Amino acid sequence: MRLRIINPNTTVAMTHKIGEAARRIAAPGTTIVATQPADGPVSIEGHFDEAISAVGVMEEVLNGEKDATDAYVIACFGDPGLLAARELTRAPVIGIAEAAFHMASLISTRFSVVTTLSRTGIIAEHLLEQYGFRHHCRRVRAAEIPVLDLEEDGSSALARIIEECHRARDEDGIGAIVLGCGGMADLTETISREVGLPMIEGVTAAVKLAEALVGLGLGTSKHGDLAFPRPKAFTGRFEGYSNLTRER
Ligand code: 5HY
Repeated sequence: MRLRIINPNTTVAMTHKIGEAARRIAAPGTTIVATQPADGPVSIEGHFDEAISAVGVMEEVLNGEKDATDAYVIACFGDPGLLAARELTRAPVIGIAEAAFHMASLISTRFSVVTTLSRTGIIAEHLLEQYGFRHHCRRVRAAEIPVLDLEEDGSSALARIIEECHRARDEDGIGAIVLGCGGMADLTETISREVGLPMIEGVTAAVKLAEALVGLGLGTSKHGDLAFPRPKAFTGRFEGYSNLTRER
């Protein structure tokens, strides 16, 4: 199967890291195509960044539809544009937050999330509510690190994430921790060893869920709200979407 992993921010180094983490656990026969939009924020650290990055996610799904893609992963912990992206394809589209919440709930009755900035923590809170995992999650914690510190060698990012994970383990009464950023895709083993709790990271969780859905022959339902968009005129910079007839 051909799996397109979309990093919604435009930082190539992070896209590369996300692609490598996915390839390490992908099944034989799964081809990973890791991409990011041409236009958008270098990191996503709030609602505005998220809204702009969602358009880039749509572009990448439309590109993927011309590239024999069997499934998509949206590799930002806010799952930007997830439902809109599902409208554009019959293939499964999985957000890394949703994937991580599902996996965590399968191995623990209670988990906590450790993300980058407290201001993006609210986005994770909203997704927990939306996906129905509110009662599974004890706390959404933040290591208070800018997203791109994860790309900086020698930054204190890893140490601060480990500190926050220790606090979560000692204070939250949990059985597992969800790492809340695509840029943490390569940190699960290191942190799990340090903290002694199962760590769930969304990119690798989403790859396995995508493989399972494709293996079951399941794709995005086209009945109801995830049907292809109704063709209509778009104006200005979005004119190219006019009469986007996705029906096949
Ligand atoms: C992410 N931002 O996964 C989110 C993390 C966050 O650029 N990739 C980003 O802090 O919400």
